[in-house]
Amino acid sequence: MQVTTVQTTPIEGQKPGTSGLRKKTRVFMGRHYLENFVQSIFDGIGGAAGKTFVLGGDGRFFNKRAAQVIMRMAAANGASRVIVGQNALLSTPAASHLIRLNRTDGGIIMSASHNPGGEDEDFGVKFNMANGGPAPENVTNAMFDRTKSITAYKMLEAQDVDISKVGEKSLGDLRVTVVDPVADYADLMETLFDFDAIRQLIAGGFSISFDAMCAITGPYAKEILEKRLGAPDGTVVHGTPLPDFGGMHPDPNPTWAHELMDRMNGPNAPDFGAASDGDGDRNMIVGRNIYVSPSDSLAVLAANGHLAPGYRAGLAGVARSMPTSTAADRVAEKMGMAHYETPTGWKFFGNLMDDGRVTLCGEESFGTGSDHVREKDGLWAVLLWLNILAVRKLSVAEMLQDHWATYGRNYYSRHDFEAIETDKADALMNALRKRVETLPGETFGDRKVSAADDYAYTDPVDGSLSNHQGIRVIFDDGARFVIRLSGTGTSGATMRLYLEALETDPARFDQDPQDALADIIASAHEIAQIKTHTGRERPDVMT
Ligand code: G16
Repeated sequence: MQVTTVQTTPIEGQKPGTSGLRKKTRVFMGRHYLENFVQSIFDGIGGAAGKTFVLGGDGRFFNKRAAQVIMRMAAANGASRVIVGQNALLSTPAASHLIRLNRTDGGIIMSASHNPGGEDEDFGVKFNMANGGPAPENVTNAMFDRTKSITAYKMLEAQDVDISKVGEKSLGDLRVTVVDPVADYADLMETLFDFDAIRQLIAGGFSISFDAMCAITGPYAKEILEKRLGAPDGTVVHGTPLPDFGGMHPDPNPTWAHELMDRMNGPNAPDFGAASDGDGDRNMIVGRNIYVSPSDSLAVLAANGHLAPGYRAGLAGVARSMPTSTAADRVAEKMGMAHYETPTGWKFFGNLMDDGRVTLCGEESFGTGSDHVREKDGLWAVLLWLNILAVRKLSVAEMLQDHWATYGRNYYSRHDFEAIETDKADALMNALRKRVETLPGETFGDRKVSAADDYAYTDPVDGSLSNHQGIRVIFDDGARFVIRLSGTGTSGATMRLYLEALETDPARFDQDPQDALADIIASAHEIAQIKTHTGRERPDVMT
């Protein structure tokens, strides 16, 4: 088989965002687009020669085609082996696990995560390092630099490899190992959790509804919840991954997982509900008539994680992204655990986990995970919740009440303003950046601003500095809001407004978060001049 060197020219805008490169599928399908980026990945990591990579994706439109292209390019660039999920499927956490399990040099994951899929929707490619975690900024910057100077890429002239069956194949000199996407991951879960206890809980009548949203977690959830844990057939709904996710927007939040929310708030609701996203790294937890905010979920897991066998020795520490509520910090302080705050993006947790500083990490964006892999992990979070409920013998609502009674309730919400024209969003951020310099000391309603800044993070392990990670405004009672632009959107700019206020009076634990946060919301709109800059008064999505 022949290797050809294809001449190309740089394509603008191939800068990886919060989690890899995400674009419209048709853009990725355009001439040289995928190839330029994949060659830049290989060049950015110092070449592919002799290396082993994991490859898989969430099954969205173009997933299989892209996998064949990537394998031919890996072969042409001298890689020695690719471990690919059967039919090019792998959830993000399962890919992270396979990278670690097989001690590979990294992996390429094809996904645009929670963004919709299809020919007219989104596609994405990201590279994970040998530790199983997303490439850090110095590596993604090297890839981006390469996209700006690329003149050629290498391609093996060959037919498609049949990856529809598990087994060993070859592509030129490249060894291609096709693996069951689910088995190793499911085995890992059995080592972390008390499957007997969860099985008993379920056998005792505890009912679960897991919405896989026609995305990648369907086969994983069916294997683990229905087969290994004995939950009845039908526990997993929308369990078959489809190229367009059946038209669903596989983002597990109350807005997009509304079918699950209706079920959990309706008559005969199950005891426990959960949903996951396109590539299986996000989770939403819901109880009967009660929604668990991701920030609260992280705090509950921090307080109770040691009840699962994999974490019996205790958690080394907990980390959260800056916009995530400080509820987990309160747990860590009370339990004498280390806690860290990082910028948005799972990649920032990797160093802390590799260095043994934290066991548990979480984000407001429906991501929770531990050092069992180096990605957030949707099903893992579901299983840890089930393990904890099996031990504590409480309902989800009782768990939350118990938690708030001990630690107080951090009311929390995120408001998303989507598809804003980029120059308007930039103008808002620039004006706000100037405004925060003089904000401390000013009063809004009953609250005085005690601090305001443009968040910068110095990694405590490698000393690297990340600037401009979001504007935060903190009030004298600890309430705060944060504004930043999303790094995962594909049309215009998405502005995220994060809001938080602590309530310690148990008589006030049952408010609607939007009511509890009304004053902070008003202050944020006034300070950031959201309507003046964007013309928007109301967010598109509230979580
Ligand atoms: C990615 C990152 C997360 C981040 C989320 C939202 O998640 O891995 O760390 O919190 O995007 O980022 P942004 O606010 O910049 O849109 P995923 O699930 O999309 O890979």
